[in-house]
Amino acid sequence: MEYIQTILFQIPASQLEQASEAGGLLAQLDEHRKHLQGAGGFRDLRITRSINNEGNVLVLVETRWADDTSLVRYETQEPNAATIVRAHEGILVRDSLQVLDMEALRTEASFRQAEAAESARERVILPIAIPLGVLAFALLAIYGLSRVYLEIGGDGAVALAAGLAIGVLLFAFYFAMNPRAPGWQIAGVIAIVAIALAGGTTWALIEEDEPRAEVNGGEQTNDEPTDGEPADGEPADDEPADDEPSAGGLIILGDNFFEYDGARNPDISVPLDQEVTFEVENRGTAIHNVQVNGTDDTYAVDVCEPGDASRFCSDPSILFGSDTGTLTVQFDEAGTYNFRCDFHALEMVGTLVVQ
Ligand SMILES: [Cu+2]
Repeated sequence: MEYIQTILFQIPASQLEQASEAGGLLAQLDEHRKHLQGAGGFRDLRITRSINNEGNVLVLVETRWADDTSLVRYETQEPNAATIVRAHEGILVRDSLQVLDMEALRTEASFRQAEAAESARERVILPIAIPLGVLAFALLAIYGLSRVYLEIGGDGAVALAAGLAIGVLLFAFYFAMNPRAPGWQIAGVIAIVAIALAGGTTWALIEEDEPRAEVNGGEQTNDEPTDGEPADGEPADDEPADDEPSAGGLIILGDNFFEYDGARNPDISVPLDQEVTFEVENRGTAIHNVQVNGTDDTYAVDVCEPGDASRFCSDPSILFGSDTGTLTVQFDEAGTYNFRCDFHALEMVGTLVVQ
């Protein structure tokens, strides 16, 4: 804040020369400025003048002070600009003298400070903050979305990804059509997206940390664990394995592919030391079967035999179109075991991941 004593007066043009001479009014005011240098709270003394319509010289004397105490002290001491002007009242245009105390709403000093802060913000902070912000946003988007997609899985993730893509396109379209969209709209969209991303990521991370009931054959579920109750007849992870056979789900035999839980030629996870029985169903027209290769990573020659101790085979070992059967496996060693259809050994393959 700045406090200003403003003195306005007029001098007839004919008196101007006299006022400017040594000892004249204007000369004395100039002297007065030097006298004020170093006075407590003094900022500046300015004298400006202009010629008005009547040919008089309008003079404006501003004395600027840092606080109102300094200004009051100045005004109650002599000499001050007002007493100097009054001492020369004889040369002034009659009744032209006005003395005003004013308060600056925004001082030049604070204006300059604000300006400096503004340019610092533009020159230094924005060029750093914007790329960093964009980078952080991109990392959050990549990391967060991948966690969310993994956690949702399957068709839900596809639907979400499609929805997000459409949303991005709609927003891009909107802002492209409205290049003068107010900043708060853009900031609002960014804020909502950031909050949604952060929330989704947090949710996915929390869900991920919770123990999940593993469904037989490795189908994973996002359902809350059911407090030790076996899901689909399969003991939960933390329960000791037992020898009861369990339903591993349905392996579909197509022309010519395997399909399991929506995945073609799938990788199926299987619990260690546990007998797991899959249903197999030939939904194609060609003949198919399933042979799991042995621990020596080889297949039986030709068509497998159910009951072969060294490798697992679908029962029956040949399924015609629309036939159904079973495949029972049990592994006492973790690892990845390949399986195939003996009749389409190159096209129909998959793995059992034992862990
Ligand atoms: Cu086949």
